[in-house]
Amino acid sequence: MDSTLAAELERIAVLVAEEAGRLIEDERPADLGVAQTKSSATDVVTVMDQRAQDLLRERLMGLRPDDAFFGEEDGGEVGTSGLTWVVDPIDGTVNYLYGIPAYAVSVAAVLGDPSVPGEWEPVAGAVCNPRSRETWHAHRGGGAWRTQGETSTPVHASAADDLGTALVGTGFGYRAERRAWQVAALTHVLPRVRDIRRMGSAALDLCAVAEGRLDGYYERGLNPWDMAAGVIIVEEAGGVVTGLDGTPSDDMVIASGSRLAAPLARLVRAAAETAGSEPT
Ligand code: LIP
Repeated sequence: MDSTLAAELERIAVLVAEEAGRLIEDERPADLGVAQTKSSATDVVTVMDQRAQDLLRERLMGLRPDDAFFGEEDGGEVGTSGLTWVVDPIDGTVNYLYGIPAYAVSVAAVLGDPSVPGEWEPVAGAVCNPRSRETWHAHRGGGAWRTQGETSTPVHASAADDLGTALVGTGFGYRAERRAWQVAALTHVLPRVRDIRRMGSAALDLCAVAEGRLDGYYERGLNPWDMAAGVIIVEEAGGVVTGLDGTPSDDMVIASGSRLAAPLARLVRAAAETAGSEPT
């Protein structure tokens, strides 16, 4: 893709992610509650998830009317440009609901079909944590950046190459059966790394890898909207994002600095084998 277009897509992603971030902060109702649940009673949606997605759709389709739209909350838009905006209006919804300052608006422009693992690639993206006022962003070939106020700083993934001293992030799903499997896998991982962090937002976990605040991250069960922006930000920060079969998907996402990529993938693969098949 032409670098000028990719840079423009990054600019748009930052613009609308920060607008949606201001919305969810400034207009959070005092009585915020659960508007609906999805895969389980703990998989919640608030009125602000929907309002933020409505804003993102309106702004992105206004700025790029020929692009497609693919958001976490219901509904999408078909496009003709070959580009799709993949958005998570609030990644870390439970943290947002509880007032824990670790949630983000994630916006990515991708080529291909984001509904098919391995059939899409991000070309630009932004992740905005409106509470910390930090926005991580990148486009293919442009490096990865963290912007806070007027200051933009290049970010680089960790140079760590030793699992035993690696700080590794992970997350857990909304279904009890999935969490049981994830605990079994974690039992294999935790004794073999420095420590684990569970922050509750995949997008922020991936940005933490991009900035070296985590040496690595893995999680089963991510959707394209959780990871699309974070993937390009990690890759442009010199990191690697892969999966159990080499492709990041809902089966597994594994992210780290380049020197830890192979040992972490081996560890996560062994953990998955130890955990066995997941109860349905
Ligand atoms: C969240 C992910 C997180 C995962 C949570 C949840 P949501 O996404 O970002 O990594 O561990 O269970 O899926 O649901 O807040 O958009």
